[in-house]
Amino acid sequence: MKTYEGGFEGRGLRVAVVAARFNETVGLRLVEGARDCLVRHGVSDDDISIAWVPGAFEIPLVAGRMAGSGEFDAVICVGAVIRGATAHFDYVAGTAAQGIARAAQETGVPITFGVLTTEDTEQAAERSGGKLGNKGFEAALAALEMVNLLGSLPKPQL
Ligand code: INI
Repeated sequence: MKTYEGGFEGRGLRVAVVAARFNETVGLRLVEGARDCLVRHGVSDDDISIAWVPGAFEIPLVAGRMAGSGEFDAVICVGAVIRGATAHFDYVAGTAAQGIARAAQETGVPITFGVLTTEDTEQAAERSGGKLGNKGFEAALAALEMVNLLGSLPKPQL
């Protein structure tokens, strides 16, 4: 049986982070988590770019632009949608998740989901460098794995 699995090698990769400024304190921690993961795995700090968007709703458009530019091997999306803070939680969170998935499928570039969707600010803090880790770090790790996995898979026929 042949098995395909991606490793976590980051040397030589160019990576974009798309971050939502809404709930900025959390966003900054997620960005730092993503950056920490990338640098630990060999990505040069010079090869990491960041684009800030107003809120998670705007992430898909910019993630798609970065992914489609040909300048990045992967895109990591981070942000925090907190239910207690909004009456339209489901619209913002759902649009972000679906749009990010669609952008990845349309471009063929790994775009990972480090957008927290939590009930309150405490849950967001726990997941952005608190006792439950850092989802930005995890999303960066998933991006590295996907780049390496896609690189090892059979190439699509043109
Ligand atoms: N954007 C977020 O990223 N998180 C939130 O919790 C949030 N709340 O609470 O509303 C939020 N709203 C802004 C939204 O993403 C858009 O920026 C805004 O609707 C303009 O299009």
